[in-house]
Amino acid sequence: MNVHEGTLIATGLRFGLVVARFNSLITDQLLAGAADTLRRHGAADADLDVYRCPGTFELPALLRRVAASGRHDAVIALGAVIRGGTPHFDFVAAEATKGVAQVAMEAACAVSMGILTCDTMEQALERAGVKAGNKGAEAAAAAIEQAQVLRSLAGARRAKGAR
Ligand code: INI
Repeated sequence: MNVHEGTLIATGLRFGLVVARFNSLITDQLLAGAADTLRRHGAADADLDVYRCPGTFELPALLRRVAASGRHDAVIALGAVIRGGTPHFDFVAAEATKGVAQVAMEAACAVSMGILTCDTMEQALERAGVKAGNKGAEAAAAAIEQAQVLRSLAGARRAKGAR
């Protein structure tokens, strides 16, 4: 049986972190959690590029451009959509998640999603490092693993072509 899976070693990998400014109280914590995880797994600070966009709605468009730049092994989308009294939440959350999924299907690099969709600010805080982990950290770990499994596929292709 040949099992192919990515390691959690980030040494030598480059990451693009795309962060929404809206709800920055939360998204700054997601960014801190993601950067901490990448560094703890061996990424160099100089290999982390942070790009900011106005809100989560704008995330997929910037993420797509960052992924297409070819500068990174993985790109990570970080945003927080918090329900208010209007249906705006549903539109922003749906478009952002669809958009990130579309980028993931088209990109040559790994794409991971650390977008919180919560009913309340309290729930969002809980998922941004207070009580229920940090969604940015989770997204960073997923980005490392996916980048490594994609890398092993690319390596296998090169090895086959060389024979
Ligand atoms: N953007 C967010 O990132 N989170 C939200 O909760 C949010 N809500 O609820 O309004 C939000 N709206 C702004 C949106 O992402 C765009 O920036 C805006 O519509 C301009 O295109």
